[in-house]
Amino acid sequence: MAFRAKICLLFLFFTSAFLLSPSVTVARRERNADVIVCQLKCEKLPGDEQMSCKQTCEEYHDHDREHGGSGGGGHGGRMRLKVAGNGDVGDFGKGQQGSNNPYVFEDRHFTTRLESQLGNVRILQKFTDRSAELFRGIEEYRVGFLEAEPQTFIIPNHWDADALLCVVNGEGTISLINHPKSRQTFNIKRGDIFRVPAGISAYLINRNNHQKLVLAKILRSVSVPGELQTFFGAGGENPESSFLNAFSTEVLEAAFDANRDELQRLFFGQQMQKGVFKKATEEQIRSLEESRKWPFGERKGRNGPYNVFEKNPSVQNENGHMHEVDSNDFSDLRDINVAVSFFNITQGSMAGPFYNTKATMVLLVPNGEGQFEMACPHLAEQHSRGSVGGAPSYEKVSSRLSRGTVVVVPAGHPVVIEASGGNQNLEVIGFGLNSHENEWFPLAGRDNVMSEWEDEAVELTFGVPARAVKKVIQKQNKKMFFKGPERRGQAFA
Ligand SMILES: *[C@@H]1O[C@H](CO)[C@@H](O)[C@H](O)[C@H]1NC(C)=O
Ligand SMILES: [Cu+2]
Repeated sequence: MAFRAKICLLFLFFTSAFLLSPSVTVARRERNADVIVCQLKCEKLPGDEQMSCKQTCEEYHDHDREHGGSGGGGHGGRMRLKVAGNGDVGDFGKGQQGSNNPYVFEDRHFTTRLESQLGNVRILQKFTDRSAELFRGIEEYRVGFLEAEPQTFIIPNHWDADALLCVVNGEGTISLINHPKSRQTFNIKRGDIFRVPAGISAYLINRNNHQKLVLAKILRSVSVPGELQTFFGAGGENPESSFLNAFSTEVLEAAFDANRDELQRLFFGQQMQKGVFKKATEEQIRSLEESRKWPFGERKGRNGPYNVFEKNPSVQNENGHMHEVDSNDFSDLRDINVAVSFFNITQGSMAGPFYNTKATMVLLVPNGEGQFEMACPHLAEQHSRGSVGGAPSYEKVSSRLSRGTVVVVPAGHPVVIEASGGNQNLEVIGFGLNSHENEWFPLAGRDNVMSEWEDEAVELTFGVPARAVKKVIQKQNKKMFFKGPERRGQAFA
């Protein structure tokens, strides 16, 4: 709650600061200068385009004037970015270095939903709280992590969201109550992805004696877009943490056909262990495990987990490899409309540049270090007011990557992921949101998009003979994974 309040306050603060700060006359003078700069740039265009370019400059900046430049709305279709809680993107310099850009999320952008010595559940802020405009297309999706200590049980609960779990570390057992009369139990291990549909009650156990169980989750809300609620019936922290507590005693007595003392003791009384996470004994774990009951005595139901490492790498060379799983491999991914890729990038090497055609990719870093660079037209639009007759430009968005970093790469945006030259590979899980019919295209190396261009198209585009172009774009013969600048003995520019 405090967190939300803070977000709101910060948001108000930044919005009002933005509204109040520039005096109107200064703003107008700046805009006149912008028009002139813009029109000068137009003169570099071919003669017959100059007129309309100059006119566009005027319209563009007129529009600015009418709207007082106070953000929030369109600029003839252009977007203004609002960033809550993290400053206005307009304040940042050229090149979104460091973590202060709207696409990168770190520890401080998570809220802890449940926490005890035995584990925790952390949920990333709503994407649209960071930027309502940039992330509207993924507003229903949320990202979360669950950690449970060895031999820990997580009590049954359900969410108002479809969930895709990915086991980042450790091993566990999950049970789903599919119907009142059907339960399914699955053992899950590192690399498994597993879907828990909205409203399906589930309980989970870390059945390992030594290792932490770590799950990354993609959740898609089915009730209020982007809002998540968890429902616990019993066994939580205190009486208030059961949804049954919200009902009147008379109703509960009637529903369970029991008296209030019995109900009181059972649902709201003192427990041996408080909280959502409970220490389980060896025997309890053995009898909760899948091997005891599957496939005996259980009804057919949902698919079990799918292990991303068991699918052959789709690209592989000494600089790295990737496993990709989509709804053709694992039909449970269809409803939630998510695909999963796992990048394993050799130290000092890099993946890309590439882009996704339809999916917005959420990158999570379970292990290793590195950095990413992305080309973003949105931020360029925000920062350069006098673009040439609407000609596009792209701003570099970059940040360090380390364990726990979350990065959003919108559809169509070219990106490079680079592993540091340490002694560890960089592992990256990519959840492709809105992945239906998504493909990715490499922009360099073997099979890059330019390699399909006809010679005439190459010549017209580059203005030099196709032969000369091919010499350059065919030089790199690896696909997707290349030696990075560090391994080539160059520093990143
Ligand atoms: C990443 O690749 C390296 C080299 O192929 C391998 O040793 C390592 O186990 C891989 N890591 C994961 C998490 O698969
Ligand atoms: Cu962008």
